[in-house]
Amino acid sequence: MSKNKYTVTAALPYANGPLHLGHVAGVYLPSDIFVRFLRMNQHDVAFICGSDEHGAAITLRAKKDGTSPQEIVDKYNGVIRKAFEDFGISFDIFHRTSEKIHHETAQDFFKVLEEKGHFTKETTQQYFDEEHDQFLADRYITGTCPNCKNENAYGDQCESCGSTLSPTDLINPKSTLSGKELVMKETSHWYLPMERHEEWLTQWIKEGKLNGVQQHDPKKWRNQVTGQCMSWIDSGLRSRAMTRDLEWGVKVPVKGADGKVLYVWLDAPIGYISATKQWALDNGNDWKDYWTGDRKLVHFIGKDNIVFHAIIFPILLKAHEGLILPDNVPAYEFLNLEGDKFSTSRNWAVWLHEYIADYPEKLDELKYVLTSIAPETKDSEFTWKEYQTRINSELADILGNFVNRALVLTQKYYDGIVPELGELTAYDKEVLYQMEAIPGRISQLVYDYKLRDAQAEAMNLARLGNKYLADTEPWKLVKTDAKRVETIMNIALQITANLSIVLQPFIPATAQKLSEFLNFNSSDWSEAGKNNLIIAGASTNKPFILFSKIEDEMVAKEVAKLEESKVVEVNHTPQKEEASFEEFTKMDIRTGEILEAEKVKKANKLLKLLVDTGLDQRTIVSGIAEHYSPEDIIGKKVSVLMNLAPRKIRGVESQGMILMAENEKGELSFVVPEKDFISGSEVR
Ligand code: B3M
Ligand code: ZN
Repeated sequence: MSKNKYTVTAALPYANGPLHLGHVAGVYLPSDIFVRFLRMNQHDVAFICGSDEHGAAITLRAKKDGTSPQEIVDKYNGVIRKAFEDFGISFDIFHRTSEKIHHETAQDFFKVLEEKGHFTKETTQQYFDEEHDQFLADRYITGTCPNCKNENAYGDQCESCGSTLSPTDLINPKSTLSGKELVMKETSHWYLPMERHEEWLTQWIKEGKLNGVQQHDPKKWRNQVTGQCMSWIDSGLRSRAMTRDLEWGVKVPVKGADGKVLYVWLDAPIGYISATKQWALDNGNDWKDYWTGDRKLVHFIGKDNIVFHAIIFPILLKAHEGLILPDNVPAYEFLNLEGDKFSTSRNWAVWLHEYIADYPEKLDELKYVLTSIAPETKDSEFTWKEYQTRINSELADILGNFVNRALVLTQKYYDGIVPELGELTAYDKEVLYQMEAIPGRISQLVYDYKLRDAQAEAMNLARLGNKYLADTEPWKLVKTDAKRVETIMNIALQITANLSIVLQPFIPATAQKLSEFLNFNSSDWSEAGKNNLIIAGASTNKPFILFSKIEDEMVAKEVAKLEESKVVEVNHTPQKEEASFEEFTKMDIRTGEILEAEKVKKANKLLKLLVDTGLDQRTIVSGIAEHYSPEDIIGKKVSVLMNLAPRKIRGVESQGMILMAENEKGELSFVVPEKDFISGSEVR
C-alpha cells in the first residue's frame, strides 16, 4: 500500500456532559483504531478532535445548572479530555471551539463565503419565547416529531428516530425554557442556499466525482451514509440559516449582526480546521497541508451527524474553495445499553470516566468488547453479560491461554531461551502460511472501515496459535521428541510476536505486554506475517496472566448500579387550557371519610364507596380498584368533588368524585389536607 496523507477527525463532543460508552463505541474508539493502524503503516496522519462548546445544548445545560456556559464548557472539556487521555485515545490534538483561534478561523471562514456571495440574507418569522424575550434556536424548541410522533423531539433533531428536523417541522412546538407555546417574530439571518449545490453534490455522493474527476470511492461509503444523504437531496435541499439569535457562540463578523452568532453546525465542523491550525502551530507545521492537496479527509461520526458532515460541511468546504472534501464519512449507528437507549438525561449510561476509575486495569477489555459489538451498520447493544462472555471466553480463554502456554513452556523447557526452528511438517507450513496471510486480511478490512471484522481477524491469529498448540500437544511430545517440540515452540513464539503487532491498533496495552514478554518490540505493520520475528537464542520473560476472568458478581453489581441510578424521565402532561376564577368557584370540594368499600361486579378498575362527606353519606364510584383493595381504605380521609353531576357507572349511581393524585409512575394517592379536618370542611 502506498504511503498516503490522512486528516482523521472524530466528532467534537458537546462539552455539556461526560462521555458514555455509546460515544466511545460509535466514534472515538474506531477512529483511534484506524489512526493507530495508519501510523503503523507509516502514513502521514493528523488525528483531530476537541470539544464543541457552543450551541443551545450548552446554554440549556448552563440554565439547568444555574451557571454560565463558560463554566459548563470549562468543566466538561476537562472531564472529557481526561477521559480520552486515560482511556488512551491518541488524538494529535484535543482542542476546543471556545478558543480564540477557533473564533477567528470560523469568522474568517464566514467572511470568505459571505464575500463570495454564498449566503443570502433573509428576513423571516422565527419562533420567539415572549416570557424569556428571546428568539429560540432549534435546540430550545421541543415538540412532536412529524415522523415518529416522539413528543420530545427538538427543533434540529429527533433523538428517537434520528431525523434531522427544522423547528417548523415540529407539531405543537413549545419553548424548552418556559414550556409555553411560541409566537413568531421577524428576524434576519444569513442562509446557505443548499439547493444551489444539488447537482455537484449528487454526483459527489453517488459517484465520488467532482466535475467528472474521481475524488473518492463511493463503494467504500457505508450504505446508511449514502442513503441518508440521497434521501435528504431527493427530498429537496433547502436554504438553511447559518446564524442564530443567541449570545453564546461565535459572533457573526459582519455589520448588522448584533446579537447573532454562527449556527453551531457551521461553527463546529470548522473546529476541525481551527484545531488543526493550533496543532500545526504547536508542531511547526503548515495547517494547509492537512486541508488541501492529495490528503484523505475522514470524519468519524454518529449517524445523527451524517448530513452535517456529508452534505452541509462539504458544501461549505467547496464554497470556500481550495479545501479538500471528505474521502469517507464512517458513520456509526447507535449503541444501546441493557435493552434501552443510552440516555444522559435518564442517567442510563456507563460513563467512561467512571469505568476508568472503577476498572483501570481493564481498559483493553472494554476496548475489545466495544469493538466486537460496534454498531457499524446497525444499532447494537452493550450488556454486562456479553462483556463478561467476550472477555472470559475470547480474551482469556483464547488469546490469554495461548500466549501463556507459549511463554510458560518456553520458560519450562528452555529457561526462556527461544529454541531453534527445525524441520517443518505440512501442518507447520499451513500454520505459518495462515499467520502470513492474516495481516493482509486485517489491512483490507481496516481500509474498508470494517474495524469490527478486522479485530476478529486479528483474534483469528490467536485462535490459530491456540489450536496449533492444542493439536501438537508439546507438553506430551516433549518426553519423546524434544527436537520436534523446539520447532513447535519456535512457531508458537513467532505467532505471539505477530500478535504483538496486529493487536496494537485494537488493544494496545495488551500488545505492549506481549512485547515485554518477548523482548520484541515493533510497530511496523510491514513486519507482521513474518516467521522470523523472534530469533533462536533470544531470551523471553516469564509471563503473567493477561486477562483475569470477569465474575458474575461484577456483572450483577453493574446491572444493579444502572437500575439504582437511573432517573425516571418525567413527561408531565401539558397544562390544560385556562379556566376562569368563576369556573373554579363553581366547584364544591369537601373533606370526607370512606365508610364502606366494595368491588363493582365485572369492572376490575372500579370500587363502590360509601363516603361520609360531612353533609351526607353518599355512594361514589371510583377507578382505584387496581391501586387499592376495599378493606385497606375503610376509614381513609379523602377530598370529594361534591357537585359533579351524578352519573350511572356500571349500573351504580355515583354522586361526586374522589380527588386522586397520579405520579410519573402511574401510582395513585388520595389528596387530603395536611391537618386532620372534620368531614365537610371546604377545600378551595
Ligand atoms: N457536537 C456531537 C453531537 O451531535 C456534535 C458533533 C460536532 S462535530 C463537528 O452529539
Ligand atoms: Zn422522530
